[in-house]
Amino acid sequence: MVMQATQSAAVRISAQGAFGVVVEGFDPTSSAHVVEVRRAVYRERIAVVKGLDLDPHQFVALGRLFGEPKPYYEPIYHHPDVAEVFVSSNLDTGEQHIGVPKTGKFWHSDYQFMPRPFDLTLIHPRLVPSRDRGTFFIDLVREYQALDPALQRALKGTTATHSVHRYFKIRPHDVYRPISEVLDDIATTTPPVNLPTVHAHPHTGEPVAYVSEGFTTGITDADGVERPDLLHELLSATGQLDSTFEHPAIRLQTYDKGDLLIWDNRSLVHRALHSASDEPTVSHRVTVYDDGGRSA
Ligand code: 7UC
Ligand code: FE
Repeated sequence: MVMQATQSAAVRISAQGAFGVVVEGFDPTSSAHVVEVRRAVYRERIAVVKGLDLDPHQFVALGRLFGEPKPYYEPIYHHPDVAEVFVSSNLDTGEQHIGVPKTGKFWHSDYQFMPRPFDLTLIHPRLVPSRDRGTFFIDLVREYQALDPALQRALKGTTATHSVHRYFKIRPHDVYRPISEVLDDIATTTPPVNLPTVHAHPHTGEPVAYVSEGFTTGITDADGVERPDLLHELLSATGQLDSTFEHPAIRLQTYDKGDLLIWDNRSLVHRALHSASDEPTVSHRVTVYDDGGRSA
C-alpha cells in the first residue's frame, strides 16, 4: 500500500450489485479521493457518494473538481443563484416556479442532442419522496457486448441522429405562441446532430452503442440510407422498449437524502422514475465536461 500525500482518511469504495459503487468517507478537499472516485465512475459507471449536504454554491464547486460545469442551455432550469445548477422540481410555492417538473422521464443521455454530450452528470437529491424514488439506468457498453454479432457488424460505419424535439418543455413565455414558431426555435437552437452509432468510450476505449429511445431519431448507414430497422433492433436489444422495466439490462438506482450520484453519461442511458403522487421532490444537477478540450 502506497502512502498518499493527503491528511484525509481513506475513502471506501465498494461494489453495489449489477453495476456502480457506493462511496463512503469521501472528502471533497482531498484530491486523492477525487481521483479515486473519478476512476471508479469510468470503470463502474455510477458512484453513489454518501453523507453530503451541499448548497448550490458548494455543489458547483464540487462539480469543478470533476470537470468543467456547463449551465443548461434553457434558463428555465437554472437555479436562481447558481446558473450551473439545473433544478428538477415539482414544488409550487405560488410564486415563480423554480426549476422544471418531471424532467427526464424517458430514456436518454444528458445533452445527447447537442454536438457534445456531457461527460459526467452529478445529481444531488434535495427533497426525496417517501416512495417511487430513483433513476433507471442501462449500461450501453455491456449491452453492446451482449448484442448479436450480426447486429454489431451491421452497425459498423453507421451514424445515429439525435434531437430534443420530442421532449423539449414548453416554457412559460411560449404560452399563446404559435406552435410552428416554437418548433422553428427548436430547429434553430438545437438542430439534429449526427454522431457515430458506436463510439469508443473516451476513458476506457470500450465501444458504446450510444442511442436512446427519447432522443435518437434515426440511424443512417455508410451509404446514407435510413435504417429504422437497425434503430428498432438496437433499442429493443438494449431494453429501451420494455414498458414493464423487467428487461435484465435495466437497473433501478435508488437514493436517500445526503447522497450524491455521479455517473458516466457517455456510456449510460437513464430515465427518471417520478412519483405518481404529488409528494414534493427536488433534485439539483451539475453536468461537466471532464477535459475541456475534446470535441464531439
Ligand atoms: O426537461 C427535460 O426532460 C430535460 C431534457 C429535455 N434534457 C436534459 C438533458 O440534459 O439533456
Ligand atoms: Fe437526464
